[in-house]
Amino acid sequence: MTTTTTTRFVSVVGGAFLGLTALSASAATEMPALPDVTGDKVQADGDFKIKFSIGTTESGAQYRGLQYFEKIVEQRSDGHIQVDLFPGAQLGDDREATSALQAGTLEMTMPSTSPLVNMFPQFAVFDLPFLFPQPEMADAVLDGEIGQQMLEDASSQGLVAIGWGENGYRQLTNSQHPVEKPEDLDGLKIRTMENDLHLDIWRTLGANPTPMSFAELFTALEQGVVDGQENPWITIESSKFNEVQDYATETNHVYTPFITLVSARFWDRLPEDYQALVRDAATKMGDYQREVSRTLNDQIKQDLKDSGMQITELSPEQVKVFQDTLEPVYKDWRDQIGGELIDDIREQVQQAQEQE
Ligand code: EAX
Repeated sequence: MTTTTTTRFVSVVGGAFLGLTALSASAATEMPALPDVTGDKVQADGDFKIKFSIGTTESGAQYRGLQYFEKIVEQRSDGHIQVDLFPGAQLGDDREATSALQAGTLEMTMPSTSPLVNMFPQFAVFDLPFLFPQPEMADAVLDGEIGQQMLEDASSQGLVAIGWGENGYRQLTNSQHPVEKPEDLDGLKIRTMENDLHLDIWRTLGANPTPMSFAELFTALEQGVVDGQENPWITIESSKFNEVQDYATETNHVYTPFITLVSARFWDRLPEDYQALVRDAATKMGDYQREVSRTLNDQIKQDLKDSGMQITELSPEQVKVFQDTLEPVYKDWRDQIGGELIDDIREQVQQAQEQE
């Protein structure tokens, strides 16, 4: 080895160490390799372009799912459908992207259901606190009759809804102090999604909630416009909220699904065989996203701790205090969401629990 190579070697290794330190401070978690594409090639007339926009950044499980979708659609259409991915709300937040689909200026997006409740009131059922004790119970509802019916209902107003994905269980973060019980929230300014049920949850817990789009959230936290927010671990990490929030509490208070939407204007131009391909790819993307998000959840929580975030894990008794405090929210929203739908879901969840 010559001196030059040695020096270069040392500096590369030194650089790698520096890189590692920077990595752990910003808590990045490595994504699994993308699965291989299975299924035959699909032939149909025409060439198509799909611009696919999401709110979360490219280091999250949602984006990993989109990359899988892109791979499936491009390979199986033999390049006749091109997919371009736009993460990080660069083409607009959940609501803006959904409007762009209606206008026909964007082909696909995958928002949380919560900001769309004004358009599809039944989605509010997913905003009820502590509805799904296990993620598999959410799957059973979303992949069963109720979820199918919701996709059909949401295939209106210029949209076609073709599948579900996972944002996940939401956790509370804040910049002020550890939160172990509702009283600790007294006066804390918490950003919520633009959703009245979420506002009700945080008011009932004693916080001071403000609805805000996801695209504005990092800056609002950084500048202290709000003290805290709530999102799944994976979204907290991929959006680097831990860099501006020292405290987190594992509340698991709401399970948020993502819904895969296509612009009806685009969909109607797509040959049927390509529609079937896109639907199939959306289902595979959703399943894969759930898998990635669940596999990485504990690792991400650990990475966030390692990056310096103080995470409070609640005992079952402490969780129960939050649940009991929030029970009135069910009563307030029952009529608006539909008592039958809530009972149906609670019944399915109970059955699933009994089978465990
Ligand atoms: O795209 O607004 C939010 O907090 C959601 O997690 C958002 O849907 C991420």
